Amino acid sequence: MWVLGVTERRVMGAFWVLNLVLFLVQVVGIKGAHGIGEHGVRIWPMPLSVSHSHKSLYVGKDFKIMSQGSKYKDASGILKDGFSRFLAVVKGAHVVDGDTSKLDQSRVLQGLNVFISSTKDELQYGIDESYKLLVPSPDKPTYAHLEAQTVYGALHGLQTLSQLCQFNFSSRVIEILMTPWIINDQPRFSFRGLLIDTSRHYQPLPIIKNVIDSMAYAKLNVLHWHIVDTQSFPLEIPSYPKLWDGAYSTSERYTMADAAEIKRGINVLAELDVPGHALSWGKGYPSLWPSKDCQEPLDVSNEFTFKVIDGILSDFSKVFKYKFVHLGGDEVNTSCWTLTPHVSKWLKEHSMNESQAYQYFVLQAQKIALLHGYEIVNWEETFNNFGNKLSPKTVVHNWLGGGVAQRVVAAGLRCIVSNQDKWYLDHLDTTWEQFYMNEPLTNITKSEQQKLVIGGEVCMWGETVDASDIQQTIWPRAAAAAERLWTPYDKLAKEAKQVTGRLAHFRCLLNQRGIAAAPLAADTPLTQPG
Ligand code: CP6
Repeated sequence: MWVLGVTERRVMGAFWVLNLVLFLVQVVGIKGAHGIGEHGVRIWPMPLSVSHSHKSLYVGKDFKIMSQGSKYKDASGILKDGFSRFLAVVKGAHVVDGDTSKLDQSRVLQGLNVFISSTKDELQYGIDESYKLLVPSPDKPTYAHLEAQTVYGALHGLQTLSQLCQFNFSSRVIEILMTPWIINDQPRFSFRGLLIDTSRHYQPLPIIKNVIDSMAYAKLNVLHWHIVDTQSFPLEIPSYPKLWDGAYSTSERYTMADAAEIKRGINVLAELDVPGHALSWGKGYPSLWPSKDCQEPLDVSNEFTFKVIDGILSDFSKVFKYKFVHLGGDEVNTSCWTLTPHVSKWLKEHSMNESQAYQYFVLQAQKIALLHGYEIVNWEETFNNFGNKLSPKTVVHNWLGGGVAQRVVAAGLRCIVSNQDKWYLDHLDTTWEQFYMNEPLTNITKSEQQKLVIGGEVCMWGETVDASDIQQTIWPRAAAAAERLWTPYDKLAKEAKQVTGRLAHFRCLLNQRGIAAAPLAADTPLTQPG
């Protein structure tokens, strides 16, 4: 049992007293913070609602977490691990004992009470991610309160609390300024993604884990893993073990056990990009290539192609539990299909031209994914070419721009936005301000259509980044998009420059936490927190 401390009754009593105190403080009038961070609120991304006053508290040396009264039992240790990460991040690397025993005890926060109402701990699309965080003023009882529907909402609350804590170098303890805090928070969009591409450059496992940690700091919740492409096939597929012959080298590979590590604590949207972008599959199984001279797209005329897709998706379904799988479908150049005699013959026998065969391929892959229990994400070319044929369980992933999101939702399908002019991290000349100002609901006004935009994603394509520079290419620009996806529209800054100081502070926090986030602009001096 990881629950520590006082009895349930006292905790609940303390809880109501605290709420009353906070309510009175609120009525008497404490500052309400606005989205752009007036009154020194430096939380990133900005929560739905924040109010605070002006007193400070110390964080006790034995700051503990309790969850008496919660239905949630934390059998898998998700909250416990989250709390350990919270403590590590808040203490930072300072070699001090943080002894609070000689301080005024009424100003020492002893711990955090967490109340989680759902007993389930499945991480999935659309789960409740809301939380309420109350940090009392320097008075008894000196416990902070965190309430959430799910443990994942509680983890977001811990991230917010960690941003309220700072190390005080005169008292040598951690403190929380501007108490009491009352924070009510929930995301604007359920899908807040980051794409990484392990085909163009292999990214070692510790780097991917570091990326996942950094995503949690910004409350991004989906790692879109573009695993395979033309250049390499780095993942083990037990059903077809020669597929990873297409890896760059025998050491630049992921086992299925590695894949299970990657998905820990974050939704993973695994991508199998077909029928283009798949040349590397043929290294192990050359019959997937139409011919030696035509190595992509995959051979549409060969039954074996679809057997392999079925095997891969079967193996995926054992480890990637997110309800969506990404089936690509972008940038398909079919011209060598008709130039390959046996494929050309097959097309004639089936009365298909190349573009009909492209449609046939995408729809076959969709059927296989549906049989494995997945809903599907496809790049927008599939919608642009045959949108009315796509499964209603398709989410269309925008990247080309040109207002496709409007057409997708008007057609009743769901959409994720990643417009290449706005949210492609490999476009080094796109500024953080442009990332911040990209609004997913541009020109979508009907509320039933707005609901179909499930979120957005920033894309770190791998051609130009490896382990040496992936993090500073992702951050801070991904953080700008993360606020756009998290914070309610009316709380977002109308101009990016209004949030410069707060974002600069967040990027310093990332640096302190071991994330190599770049300065906001290469030609401005580095900003120090404080
Ligand atoms: N790889 C795959 C890519 C891209 C796409 N798909 C891409 C295209 C244009 C730009 C950046 C990336 N590298 N599989 C398009 C979705 Cl500018």
